[in-house]
Amino acid sequence: MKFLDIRDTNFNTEFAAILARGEETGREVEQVVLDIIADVRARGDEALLEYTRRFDRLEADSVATLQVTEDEIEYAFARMKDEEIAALKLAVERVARFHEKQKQETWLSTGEPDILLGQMVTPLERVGIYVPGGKASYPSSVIMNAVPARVAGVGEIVMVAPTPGGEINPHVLVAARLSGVDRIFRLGGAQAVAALAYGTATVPKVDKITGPGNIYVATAKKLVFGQVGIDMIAGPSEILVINDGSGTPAHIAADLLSQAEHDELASSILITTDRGFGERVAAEVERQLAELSRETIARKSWETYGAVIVAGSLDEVIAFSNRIAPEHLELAVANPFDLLPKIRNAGAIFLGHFTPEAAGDYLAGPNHTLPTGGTARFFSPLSVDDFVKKSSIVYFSESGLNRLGRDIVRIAELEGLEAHGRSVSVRMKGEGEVRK
Ligand code: HSO
Ligand code: ZN
Repeated sequence: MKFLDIRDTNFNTEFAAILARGEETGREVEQVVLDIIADVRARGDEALLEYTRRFDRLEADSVATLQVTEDEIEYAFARMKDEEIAALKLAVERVARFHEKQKQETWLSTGEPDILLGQMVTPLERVGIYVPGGKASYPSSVIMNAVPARVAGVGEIVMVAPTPGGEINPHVLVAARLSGVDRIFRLGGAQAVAALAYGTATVPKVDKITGPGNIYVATAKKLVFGQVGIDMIAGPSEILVINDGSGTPAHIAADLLSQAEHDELASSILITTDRGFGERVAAEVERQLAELSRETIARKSWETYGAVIVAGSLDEVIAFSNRIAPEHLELAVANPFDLLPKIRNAGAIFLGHFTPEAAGDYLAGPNHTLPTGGTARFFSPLSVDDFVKKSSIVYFSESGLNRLGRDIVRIAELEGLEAHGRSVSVRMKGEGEVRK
């Protein structure tokens, strides 16, 4: 962990290493992924079976047998406690209610008597949701991807998840069912992304692929972009906690560690106007680290990419926060609502001393898929908007065309596009003869 003072002349150099984390992607990865995509396009199911055998150690005669069955989903429910299922249900309900508010209506304006203009919102027909395998296989991520799609009115939600050795996380299956996922395939990696993007005999082609994944999955998503839509490419997770000396060091230490336990590359930063408070938080982090089951990951993250920064004023703090555009921002200050209007760049903002980020990770309602690595400057959280598209609507009556036709023709002439002009003038009263 770095204990820094923002007023020190070498602050920016010291901090640069944290900002630069996870930047390199690697040429070899790209070549491997390109080959896999080409192979899946060429050989479809057969290629999928081969890669699944090789990477997931899973033997199957056909891709159809890799689809999760009703029985397996029922068995997953049976393996969970009622109160666990109830907690996931509550999350689904709350996330759905929040995302309902994001829905945009189709509109048709009547601002002009002889022209109608509007925007029609239609859901995507089919989307694919990638769920990572192994340790990062989270039911909450299934909910955060599938629920907005369902709320948007997507026709079919297809989920893919790698299942090394065939073992599938039952919590993920339950979350998928509760969130309205239609089909689940035990497929992962670049091959699953390629299958969703191009379709195979068994895996349907989708219109958009969302969800987190390792470097191979992220690279595959980038490479199929354009063929299908994708959500943003998530980098390692990060949290910035802003503090003014109020609150409890043990609480803030716990929040920093909740981010650190995700990944060795995660970054947890506290910036405070109170040096003594910063020191107490740092000591607390050390104490709590020893109690965590994921101590090794959290310690590595904290030691490499953790920081406690002391600043001279809250204005200085805000300027710093806006500059780094954190994925998660906690305003752990006495009057968080006073600071809120000054925040320009952040994926999600958690206000006050009783709003740990974990509340938002799981069931507050907003999406936990957030822009990372400073991209909150121009990206937004995953939302219903990611699962719809818009069509523009244009209707001109005869009088509407007569009213605006001359100007259309003028612009067509400026562009030297005579046929454009003519398609208008031939319809205009008297204009046809005039122009001949
Ligand atoms: N904090 C993570 C989301 C997550 N947390 C999933 C727990 N499970 C990235 O926003
Ligand atoms: Zn989290």
